[in-house]
Amino acid sequence: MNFLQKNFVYRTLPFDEFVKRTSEEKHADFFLCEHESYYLRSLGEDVRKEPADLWKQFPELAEDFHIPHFFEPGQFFSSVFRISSCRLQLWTHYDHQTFQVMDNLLAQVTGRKRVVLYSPQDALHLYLTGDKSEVLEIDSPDVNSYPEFVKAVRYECVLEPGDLLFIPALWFHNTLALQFGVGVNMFWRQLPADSYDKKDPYGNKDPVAASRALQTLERALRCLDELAPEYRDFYGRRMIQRIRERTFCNCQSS
Ligand SMILES: O=C(O)CCC(=O)C(=O)O
Repeated sequence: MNFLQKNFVYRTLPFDEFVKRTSEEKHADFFLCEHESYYLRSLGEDVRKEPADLWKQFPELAEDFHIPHFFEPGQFFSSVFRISSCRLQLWTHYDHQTFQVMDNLLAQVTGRKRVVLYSPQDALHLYLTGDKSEVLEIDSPDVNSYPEFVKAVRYECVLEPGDLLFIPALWFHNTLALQFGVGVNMFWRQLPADSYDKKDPYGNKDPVAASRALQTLERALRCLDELAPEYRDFYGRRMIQRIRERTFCNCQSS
């Protein structure tokens, strides 16, 4: 799935029909083509306001779902039920399905899934648009269009049924279902509750202070637009140096 070019459509199906189609390779009934793939990511009752919660939307299933004690109940943000067709690949994200602003525990219930992770310190090598990487073919990237991508360190694992993967906040991840699979993931907050955007049912909006900083940066860039190109270049470089000095935890990976 490519979120930047939206090569997918949203459709509604009865749950049993959805599971049937998701678990088969070729479909007698389909929306677009007989080999189409399916993906469910559960949502809250009011999708704009409420985060997904397995205990509210699927209480019978939730009774069977137990995880070790990783966080305090007050830190809980959401639990997302996920079902995917074999071979479905989700774009690299930090949750907006590529990078996430909350800690995440991904539980694989059935089926095998490959997960590739990239550190937040490799953000500059991932060609980001918002929280998503433009590099879709992570196994055979187009090195002419994305020359920096090869510098990003790739961490890879295969989740088997019953495995739990801890994906720390801000870590990029790309998932590839190796079989029809069912999973649940739990997001929880590690910053104080008021650091997060209150209108964020997906748990993927930038923390409030980060989004203020990004808006301020946009304003600063508009100021630089008033300058001649060589001045803009010079002051842009000075700003980058300042940002590096003040913010990077580890300048070696930059
Ligand atoms: O397992 C998947 O299909 C995607 C998982 C994911 O993106 C997440 O846990 O944030």
